[in-house]
Amino acid sequence: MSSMPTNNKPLLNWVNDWQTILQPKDVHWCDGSKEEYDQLAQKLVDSGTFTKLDEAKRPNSYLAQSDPADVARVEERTFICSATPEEAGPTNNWRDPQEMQATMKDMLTGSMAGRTMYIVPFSMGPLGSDIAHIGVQLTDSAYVAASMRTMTRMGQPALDVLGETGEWVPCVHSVGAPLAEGQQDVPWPCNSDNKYIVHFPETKEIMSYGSGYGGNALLGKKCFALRIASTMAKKDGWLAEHMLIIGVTNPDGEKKYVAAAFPSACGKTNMAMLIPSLPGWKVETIGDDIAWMKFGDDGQLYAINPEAGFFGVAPGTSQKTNPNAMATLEENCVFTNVALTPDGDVWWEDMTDETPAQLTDWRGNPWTPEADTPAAHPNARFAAPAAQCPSISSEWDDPKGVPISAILFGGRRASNVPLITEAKNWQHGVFLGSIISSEKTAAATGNLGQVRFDPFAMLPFCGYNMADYFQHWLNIGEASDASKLPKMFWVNWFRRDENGSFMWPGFGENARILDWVFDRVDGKGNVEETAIGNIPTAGDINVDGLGLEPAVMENLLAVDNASWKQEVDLITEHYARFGDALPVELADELKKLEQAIS
Ligand code: TSX
Ligand code: MN
Repeated sequence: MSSMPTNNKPLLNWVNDWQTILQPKDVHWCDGSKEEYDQLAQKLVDSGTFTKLDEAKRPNSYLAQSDPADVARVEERTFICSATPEEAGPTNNWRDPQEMQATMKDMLTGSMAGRTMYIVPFSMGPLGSDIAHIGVQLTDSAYVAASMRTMTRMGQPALDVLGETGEWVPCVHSVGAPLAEGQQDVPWPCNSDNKYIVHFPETKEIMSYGSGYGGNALLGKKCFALRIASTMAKKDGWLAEHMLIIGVTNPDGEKKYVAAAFPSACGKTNMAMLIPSLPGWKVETIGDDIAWMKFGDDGQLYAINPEAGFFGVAPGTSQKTNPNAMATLEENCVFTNVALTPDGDVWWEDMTDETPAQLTDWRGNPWTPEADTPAAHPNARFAAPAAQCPSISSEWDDPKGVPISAILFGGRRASNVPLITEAKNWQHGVFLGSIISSEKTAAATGNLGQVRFDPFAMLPFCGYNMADYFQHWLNIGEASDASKLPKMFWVNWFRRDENGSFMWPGFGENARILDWVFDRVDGKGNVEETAIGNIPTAGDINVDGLGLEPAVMENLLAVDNASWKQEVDLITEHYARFGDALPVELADELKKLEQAIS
């Protein structure tokens, strides 16, 4: 016992019990050291999972190539095992917890045969923070163990925080590919036709089988920090959200913190690392994906980024779209399913203006620009330490967190949704968060494309009934001093003109919107009340030097009541899914909107 890295008896018992079930060949307690990381990486190079990148071009970095059948999160194989189906709600896959416990125990029995079981203790959030929580993941994937060191505070320090009596979220992960005696391993072991990503909210347990990829396998992220944490947050009066966090400083040196929820493919990581176009403004990164927010003694909401790294989509990331990300990726990174250049570096679509003449694609095949498949998988990822981001805030590791002044909700909409709308109050803000959506096809004005609602950008990540989640947000407003709560806004960088062109330049120019948000939080600026909320009056957004025609700005902010009739129909349909569980406050907000546009 004395040789164990922890004296936490319940943890040691839990590890023991699972070791008996999983039957690994070896066991390794992760300490989180650099030496350990280097050994894991070397093992992955030896097994063919990793290719070491050129040390001069991309120091201490690796390319991982996954099995082509294991490239993304598997939502249809993701389960919420609450006591009743009502608790999971209409947007989650529910399974009976007892039945699923039995199924998983069956699947996991002997599943680590011939492999090493890594015991990965980790803190989600700064070590020892009141807002942070500890998890321990058992995994038979060295790729996962190595990635957890980048993405979380992993190893002995997390065990030290846990102490003898601390509680942890138990996470069990197996790639589901046991090895018989003498059986040759494959570079990316997984179980392509048998995947289970399972959550037990009552016991806060996570079990994952069959996949080694991203959110399926790095259980601290989507499984813990969103699905399980959202259920913990509901119970204990806090918020676990799919939000970036930034610090924004104006030319007078005043600093405010902003959180923002955007569905996928809206540029959340780009926003988190934004370089303002406006002179004198500064944006600092605190997080790019997840925010945990708890109330301080002063009644304000304080946010931490529970992660320690960025696990971002590589394609589309470039010196133009996100120079801070490109600098973050210079060293100490793992790239999964990107393309390899002949000189041992990485490449992905839209990384450079010119496409290299010769590449090895993500599947390991020779590739030229004439190919009709992309060189990098569209969901190819980088895992990079947050601390190396040039725009990282000094507060990103502060256990107190940062006080949030504003929350932005976003979406990718060609029409209808203005560049920025301010919520009238908290309840109205919850309504806006509940109706955020993205649109697939470029639509001409007055013609909606395929609109997909992704309330609070949490649709795949809420560990309980989304209608109860809306109620939780409403309850937070009811229980709080309104003057201390963040102000809420709805933004849309993606509105198009009648020719289908984006009207707003976006990227660094979004600082102009942060400028207006800053003013509104300070009780300054001017609004025009519309059916959907408060929009800036003409001239209230600083467009100096942009060369935007006044008519374009007018279109960007327009609320067309006629086309909002169609939108109300879509929202009505979206809300119908939740039946009687939908909070009456939101039904009321929709009714008010319907009246305002008719
Ligand atoms: O990330 C984006 N942001 C947020 C940046 C801080 N993207 C990329 C989205 C895909 C992940 C954007 N795309 C943004 C944006 O604000 N805006 C747009 C739309 C757009 C695209 C290209 C141009 C302009 C707008 N190009 C030119 O005007 C030259
Ligand atoms: Mn995300």
